[in-house]
Amino acid sequence: MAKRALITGITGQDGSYLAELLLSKGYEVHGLIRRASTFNTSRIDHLYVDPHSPDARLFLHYGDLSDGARLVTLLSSIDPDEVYNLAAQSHVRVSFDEPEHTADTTGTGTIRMLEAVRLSGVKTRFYQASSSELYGATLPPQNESTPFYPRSPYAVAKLYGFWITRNYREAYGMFAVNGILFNHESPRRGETFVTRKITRAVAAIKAGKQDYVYLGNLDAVRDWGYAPEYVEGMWRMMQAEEPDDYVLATGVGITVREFVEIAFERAGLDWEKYVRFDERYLRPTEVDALIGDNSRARQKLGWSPTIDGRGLARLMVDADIEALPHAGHPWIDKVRLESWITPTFSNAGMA
Ligand code: NAP
Ligand code: G4F
Repeated sequence: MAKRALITGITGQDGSYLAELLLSKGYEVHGLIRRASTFNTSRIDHLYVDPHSPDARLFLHYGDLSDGARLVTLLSSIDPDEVYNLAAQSHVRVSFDEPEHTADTTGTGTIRMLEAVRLSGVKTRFYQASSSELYGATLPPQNESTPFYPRSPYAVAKLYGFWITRNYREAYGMFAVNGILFNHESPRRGETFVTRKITRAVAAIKAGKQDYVYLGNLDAVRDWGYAPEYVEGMWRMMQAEEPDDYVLATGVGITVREFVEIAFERAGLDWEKYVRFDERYLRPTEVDALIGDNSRARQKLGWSPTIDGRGLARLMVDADIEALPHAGHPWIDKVRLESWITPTFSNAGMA
């Protein structure tokens, strides 16, 4: 019998790669999608097979992490062997603008999923998408024993998700695991995360379609890895004999500035001519440095990443240069979109 998996957040970067991986392993894959007025399935369109066809192994279901009753119904009817809870409001800076919404989806959404598993009575393994943002102000290198010090509404919501997942493991004997994933990127990365924002800008500047890119803090250090390798790590956590929590990271940290330099250099451009500062991209509390120690995942799961931040910068620039001619106007509109939206977390004028 083929295994059955449910993925929340299947339309996101990780959800799309995980769906591909599980389908390639013979799983029947179910995905939760939000109803939107426009299609939001562009990352998984290539996996589409008409659900009327006997070959169909990917099925999508409307739902939202804010709707607990719907999640119970879905869990009962799908009866999965594995649940991957990837859905979240996942943007750190946006979480300062929308703290309550972020708490509701990224934090409370996790307990809704766990309760849906418990109340539906299905016997499933459960993966929670935890984050290196939990470490926040704690100095690197960070591993599974490092104390947490979250620095944003997003990270605080993920802290709740982490502990409630561990609590359900201990209280109810659930096979529930936390993947504490450091930043991971790809050509499918959302356009307003810094790596993709930079690599898309490099492609557009090279093609003469954009003059500058506006960025915030270039001094932050991140341990960037390659998303397809990280979803493979998620799957390995779910195949382990015992449930546990694991860090996935490359162990290599570079600054945003170095990522910028490598990305522009890849296209033969001098970054200092094109990069400008805009304070709207700063955060009220920044996470200065994240560099992970992946020893446990290496030893217990046999997981080892091969691409670090430097390799990613080149890979993503190449992909965006390749994609640009096919992108048309929406490419430029999306580049500008982020700067139409004014962050409202500033406390200027407050006593
Ligand atoms: P992403 O591209 O932003 O995808 C987020 C997904 O969640 C999308 O499918 C989105 O749907 C869905 N979603 C958002 N709110 C929802 C709601 N209320 N109900 C149902 N679905 C909802 O994120 P990602 O980079 O793939 O990351 C996957 C998960 O890992 C997230 O939980 C993220 O916080 C966590 N994480 C990511 C990283 C990283 O570096 N990528 C590192 C550590 C942890 P739409 O497509 O409709 O917006
Ligand atoms: O790409 P970022 O927005 O990612 P961030 O904040 O590290 O969060 C990502 O990784 C987390 C794992 O550690 C995930 F949990 C989370 O869901 C998300 O996927 O920003 C990276 C760094 C920050 O220090 C930021 O201040 O880049 C800096 N930065 C500088 N200029 C910018 C910009 N970030 C963005 N998004 N846009 C800028 O213009």
